[in-house]
Amino acid sequence: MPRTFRFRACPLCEAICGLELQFEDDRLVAIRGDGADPFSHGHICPKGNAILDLESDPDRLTRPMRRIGVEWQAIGWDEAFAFAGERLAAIQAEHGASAVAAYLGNPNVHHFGHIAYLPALLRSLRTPNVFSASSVDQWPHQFVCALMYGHQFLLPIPDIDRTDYFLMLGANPVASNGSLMTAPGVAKRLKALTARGKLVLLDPRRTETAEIASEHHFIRPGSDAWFLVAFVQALARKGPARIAAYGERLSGFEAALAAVQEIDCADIEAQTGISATAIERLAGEFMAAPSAVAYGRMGVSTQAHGTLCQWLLQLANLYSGNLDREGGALVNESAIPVTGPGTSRGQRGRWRSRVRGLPEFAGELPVAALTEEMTTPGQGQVRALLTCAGNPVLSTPDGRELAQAMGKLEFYLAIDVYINETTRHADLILPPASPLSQYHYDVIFNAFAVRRVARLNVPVRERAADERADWEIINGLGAAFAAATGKSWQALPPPRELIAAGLAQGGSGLDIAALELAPHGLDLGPLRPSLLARLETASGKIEAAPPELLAELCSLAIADRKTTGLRLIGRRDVRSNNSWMHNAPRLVKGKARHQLLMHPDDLAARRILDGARVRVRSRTGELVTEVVASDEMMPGVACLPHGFGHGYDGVQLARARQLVGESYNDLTDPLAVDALCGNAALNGLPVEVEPA
Ligand SMILES: Nc1nc2c(c(=O)[nH]1)N[C@H]1C(S)=C(S)[C@@H](COP(=O)(O)OP(=O)(O)OC[C@H]3O[C@@H](n4cnc5c(=O)[nH]c(N)nc54)[C@H](O)[C@@H]3O)O[C@H]1N2
Ligand SMILES: Nc1nc2c(c(=O)[nH]1)N[C@H]1C(S)=C(S)[C@@H](COP(=O)(O)OP(=O)(O)OC[C@H]3O[C@@H](n4cnc5c(=O)[nH]c(N)nc54)[C@H](O)[C@@H]3O)O[C@H]1N2
Ligand code: SF4
Ligand SMILES: [Mo]
Repeated sequence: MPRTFRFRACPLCEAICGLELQFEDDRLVAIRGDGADPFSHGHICPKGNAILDLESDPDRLTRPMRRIGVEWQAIGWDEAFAFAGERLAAIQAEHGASAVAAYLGNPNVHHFGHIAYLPALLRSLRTPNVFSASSVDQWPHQFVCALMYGHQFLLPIPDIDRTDYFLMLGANPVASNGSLMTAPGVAKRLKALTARGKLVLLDPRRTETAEIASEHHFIRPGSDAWFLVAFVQALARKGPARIAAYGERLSGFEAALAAVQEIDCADIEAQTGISATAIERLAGEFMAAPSAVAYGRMGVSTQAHGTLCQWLLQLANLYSGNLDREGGALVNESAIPVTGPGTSRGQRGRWRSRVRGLPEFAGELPVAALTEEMTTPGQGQVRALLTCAGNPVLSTPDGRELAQAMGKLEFYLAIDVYINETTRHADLILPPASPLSQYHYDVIFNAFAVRRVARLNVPVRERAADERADWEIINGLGAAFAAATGKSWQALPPPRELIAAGLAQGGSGLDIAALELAPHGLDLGPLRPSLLARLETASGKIEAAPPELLAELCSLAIADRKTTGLRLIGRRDVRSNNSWMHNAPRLVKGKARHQLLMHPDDLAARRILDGARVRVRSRTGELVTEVVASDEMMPGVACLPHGFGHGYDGVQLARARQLVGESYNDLTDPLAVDALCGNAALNGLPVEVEPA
């Protein structure tokens, strides 16, 4: 049989590695890293290979599925669209636009046919109740960039390949493959960095990344804001701020610095676990390095002071002159622009959530408020839900409570490929065809990449006649909803046309023909300073001291500094992808990875044996699991991965269901949010552990 080789970027994580897909006729038979990809240079992780499992997964849906009681029935596409349009329209006609909510999950950013088409559908629904995985993840990054630089996506990325000194907090790129830093083969890049300079990592667990770092410090969960205050204060003792290059374009820097200086850091070691002497030395090294960058990810964003952390990180880069500088933190100039005219700058506070009054950001409300919007009666109560590529029952705070609430919805429509912990509640599931059968351009990840790269992904296999592409599904729903409400609907053109239009809007000079001639993608060179020229603040300047952040700093100063008691944090494994890839046999074979990790001293203090079953309790929930003694853990910190908990009735994931493991988010507290932007504080959760 003839073997053909086709190329495209992996659709599974932010690293967007180039893959070489080998077909026999139209059957995918093998996958390798694409050695000719100028960005990923042949890198592939176990998930890339697991595309073989995903493509042949018998549990993956291909036709619309309607649920009647506990039975699922395959129905036709036209019937499905009409049913969805009529139900959504009827519920809004009776209860108002707010009665329909939407939740968009992480894979939306990996599919052009989702991310470019959903906004039009959401606009037509006119609901204030739009939620996404961004508010259990990177909202603090976007929020701070919107305040300081005037656009949520003027988001500086570490110049990992050129920096001499990388101060990293709350990220584990060796397991996660990098995040808000699209850097395929990140371990190799970090090893090159430690050969020429230094990688310093602050994490409550000695992670896979800690193993290759030059230096690792344990830090008390949730205490990063205090560490960063002390760090910026220490920078100021090393010499004057190197801000000459920003000149007139920098506003409020003195005020920001003065506010930071006012915070009392006398007890810093007790609060953070890191000594004043160590902080002094790190600050000295940061200032002395030819180039340096401070970066914090999930671990520092999903905590009560996440937004403050992201601001203090920007201040550290500014103080040392590394913002918008080679080897420091730079904003990518992506070929399809995500900033500038016609893009969403990240406005905030235009409306508030009905029950708790949490403010809107970038057109969305914090997902920590979703369940209460469904369960609290009154005008505006959510009675119908649309999820697209999301599994909030396993991924958002107090998922068990959300699952209860979902059972009571009047209508639930899912655009998803599985019947899982969330979608088992759906009245209708619309499954898109495989991403391999569709045009795709990584709008978001190219914009957050550590080099300027561009790549068009063309379909590498045919889709069956009775399958629908994701963008066709969204267009179909839009048309059906419009028909049911008597409004008009302007269908968007196919992806290839939209991608071409996006390229034409950017300044790269590339067009779709050029990209079609480059099946391995194009490398346009390293990042370049561009932030100063692109600022979108009203003043046209970097706003170093936004009033909201100064106020938040004051509340930090008077916040409870005690971080005693056991705290829970999460972890990722290189073979995981949030909650949804446990059905891939290649990824779940081998030893179990669901266990709670705790320091041996913490176990001894509780008279718990290594391997025992333990009960973990939080303010809002509890679960029972096995514990493993591990000196990877900082004493006083327990660690549990998220994305497990496939035991719910009705989940149709044959392989995943065999996995032991409970859901971290049965413990998380919807009231624990970042005070400024409402992002969920998933990490640093107070818990108690006892023998089960
Ligand atoms: N405790 C804790 N909770 C966390 C985190 C944590 O670190 N700790 N991490 C958070 C983060 S960073 C994120 S991003 C969120 C993720 O939160 P979610 O996005 O809600 O969760 P996922 O597990 O990524 O779910 C992806 C869904 O997309 C479906 N899917 C897969 N491929 C496709 C496709 O091609 N099309 C469509 N339509 N559907 C598809 C899957 O079946 C699944 O239902 O979880 C957050 N939750
Ligand atoms: N294999 C795999 N890769 C993934 C994913 C996956 O599920 N599996 N998910 C993808 C997604 S959606 C995202 S957003 C990215 C996330 O990518 P990363 O941000 O790198 O995510 P994590 O691996 O969760 O790393 C967070 C680290 O923060 C630490 N931490 C927890 N609490 C604190 C704290 O209070 N302070 C400090 N300093 N550290 C803390 C944790 O121990 C952990 O090592 O990964 C993406 N890539
Ligand atoms: S690192 Fe990410 S993009 Fe690369 S192969 Fe693995 S899952 Fe795919
Ligand atoms: Mo994420």
